[in-house]
Amino acid sequence: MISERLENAINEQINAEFYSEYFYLSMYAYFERMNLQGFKNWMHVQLQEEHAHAMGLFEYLQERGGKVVLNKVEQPKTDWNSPREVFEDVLKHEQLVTSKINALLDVAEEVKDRAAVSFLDWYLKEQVEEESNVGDVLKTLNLICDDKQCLFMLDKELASRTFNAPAIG
Ligand code: OFO
Repeated sequence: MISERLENAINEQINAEFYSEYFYLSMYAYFERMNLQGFKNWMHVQLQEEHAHAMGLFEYLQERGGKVVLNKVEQPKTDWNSPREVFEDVLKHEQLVTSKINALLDVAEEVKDRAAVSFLDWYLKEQVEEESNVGDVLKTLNLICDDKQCLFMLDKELASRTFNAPAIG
């Protein structure tokens, strides 16, 4: 049986992951308005990943005999001034999520739940990958993309991202 403290912390993280899905869904809508289909595709893949992260925790908590409690999902921002500004927000957001996963791991360690520590390690590795993916797009936007032609090229590149359901845990 999972400790109540860890159960609460996992429920908070489920909420954070659903918020991430919502946040990227809002960016997806922004890129639709901008008619940047490749950027929109990138966000679509991202939001599906976030949904999978939330469900991974959801199913894990149930498997461990815990109670899933779904809380209200905060309203995300809806407007940005540029694709660069969007990706700056994505990077900040992913860094925040990394700190949340670290805090969750701290709880799992404090309650000495080794099984949960081992399960949650996957999330930490995933954050390293996510920050790096976002950082790559942001680097291109910051260093190279000052004109519309570059944005168009990057949009084409981002159109090739595909979603592969992650094997969590
Ligand atoms: Fe769930 O990894 Fe992004 O937020």
